[in-house]
Amino acid sequence: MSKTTEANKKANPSKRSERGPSMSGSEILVACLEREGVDTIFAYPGGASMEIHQALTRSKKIRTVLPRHEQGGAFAAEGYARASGRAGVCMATSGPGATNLVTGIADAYMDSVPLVAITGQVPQAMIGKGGFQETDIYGMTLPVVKHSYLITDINEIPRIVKEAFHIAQTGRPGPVLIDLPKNVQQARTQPVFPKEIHLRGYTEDPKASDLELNEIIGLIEKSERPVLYVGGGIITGNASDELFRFAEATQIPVTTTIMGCGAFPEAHTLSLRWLGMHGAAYANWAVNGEFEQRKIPSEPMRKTAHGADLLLAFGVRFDDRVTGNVQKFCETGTIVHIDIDPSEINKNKPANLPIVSDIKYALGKMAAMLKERPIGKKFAPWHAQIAKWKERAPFGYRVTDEVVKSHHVRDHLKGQEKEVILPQMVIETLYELTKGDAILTTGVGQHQMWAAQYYKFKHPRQLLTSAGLGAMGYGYPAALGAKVAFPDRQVVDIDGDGSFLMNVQELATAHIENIAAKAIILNNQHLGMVVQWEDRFFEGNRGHTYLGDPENRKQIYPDYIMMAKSFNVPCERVIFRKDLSAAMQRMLDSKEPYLLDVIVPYTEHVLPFIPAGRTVADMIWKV
Ligand SMILES: Cc1ncc(C[n+]2csc(CCOP(=O)(O)OP(=O)(O)O)c2C)c(N)n1
Ligand SMILES: [Mg+2]
Repeated sequence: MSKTTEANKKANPSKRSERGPSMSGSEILVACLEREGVDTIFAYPGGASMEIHQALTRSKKIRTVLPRHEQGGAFAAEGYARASGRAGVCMATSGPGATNLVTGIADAYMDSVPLVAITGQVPQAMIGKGGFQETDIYGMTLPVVKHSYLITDINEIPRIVKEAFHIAQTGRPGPVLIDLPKNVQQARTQPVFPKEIHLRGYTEDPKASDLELNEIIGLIEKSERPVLYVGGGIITGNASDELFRFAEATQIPVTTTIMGCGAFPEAHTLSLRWLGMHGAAYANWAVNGEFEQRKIPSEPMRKTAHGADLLLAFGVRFDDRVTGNVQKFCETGTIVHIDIDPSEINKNKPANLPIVSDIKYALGKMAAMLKERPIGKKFAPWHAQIAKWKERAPFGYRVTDEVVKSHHVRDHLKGQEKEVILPQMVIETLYELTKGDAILTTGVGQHQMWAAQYYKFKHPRQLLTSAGLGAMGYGYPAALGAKVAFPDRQVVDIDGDGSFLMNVQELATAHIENIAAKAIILNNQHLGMVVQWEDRFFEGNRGHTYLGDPENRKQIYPDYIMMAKSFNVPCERVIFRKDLSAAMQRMLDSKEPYLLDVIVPYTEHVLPFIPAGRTVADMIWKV
């Protein structure tokens, strides 16, 4: 230790490490979690982690929620983290318990969610011997963690836990795994709790230089058609206020990724909503230009209106669901890319001006610079063009002949075609009844896209969705996590029948733990998103995408009312439009968990639609 550090420590005793009484490894772990401010852990026990559960029973600060499947626990911890910004914590035993966490860990990695996943491990002496319930979870998760630890020395527990939370929550957040062998849990020592940690080579908040930020302002001044393309980085970087000030000061229109929904208020005139495969047509045109619609991709692309000449890509990663054919994405625009993670720069799309920086700092500084030296331009012709696009192609739907004549109407509505509930209507109704203030989670599929299209998000952390990994089964457990973090807010899972069924067991967690998260199933009896691709690319040939009972298509299968009843969770089925609003209000008013099973046709397609790997010239958008 250097003399100065020594002197600092003497001058500032609060930074000194603290020695505790003699404790077991498990007790030390729990004490460390308490010191990190953890108030909830989603944990499922087993032989290799029960010692830690024993210690948890003695904690006065930590609530242990028992999920009914480890995947549910991991997703719940993620829901907690996405809603609150604080690390979510989940725990499982070794072997199958640990492997059941992997999807959640991968999900947190893809969407940069702070997650600390703890696993019990077989005793050190048995590692590598193929002991009962031994898996190398450390090795197995290496490609999907921000960092991981296998603790082999009880004295290391306090430092490692402190580091794990620091790494998970700072810089570009992500999942950190801690694997703790049983013998280390059982050993005893007097722990030393560090107050500070030092991670060599770990820079959590790089800052753009004034020169770089001035260059961006210069580019804006030269531009005629700028667009802000912003993502989850704005939300994890707590930079929404700065973005708002910057957008208002420059009058640059804002489109977000799905991860960025709520980073900028979607009802604002500068909002272009979200872009990409199922994003707003006008957002895609604003970024890429407008083209005559091609029938086949070999036809030349004929441009009818220019798109952005300057793309400010902030806290985004040029995901393929956003860009389609990445070469053609914003082909003629100058691209400025700011990201906190250097590995994102030039990964998918080369940037003309790449900058590694904390986005809150960069946007805040630019907003301040613009106060001193405002931009002269107002971009009036550009705003006029965008207004025209918005008017021409808003998100929309209509009751088609196909629906009216479908099996659905025949089997479930029995001639009352006018009463058909389209899935989009359900989200619109929810938006109206909750006044746009609810926290939404989703499964993965068509319902997920409609939730993002028809609910206008006002704030960050309102849409919690498995975006990068696209993990079905995410919605309801994530809603439980969000509701634990914010018990006073309305948390609603918009789910698909396929996705909901994947973690249906979490209804038990909701009831037993009194977590009043609501769920709406847009029940189309199909894996709707795959059906949509079958319709578009495989002449509607069904490849195992029907979820109902083929022997009895008139019956809704499975019966969620009966299922929910067995969990003691109230559930209503809604088939007719006249019943929708009142039933939804009953669900919202309930102080308990509640399930709304809304029967919708499977014939709807999510539009707009840019087929994978294609361009804006291939966008199908006319309803
Ligand atoms: C765990 C998992 N398995 C498979 C898929 C592939 N997949 C994507 S969407 C989808 C259909 C989802 O069906 P449902 O939850 O009913 O939603 P819908 O599209 O009908 O609204 C499938 C199978 C996936 N994303 N995740
Ligand atoms: Mg479905």
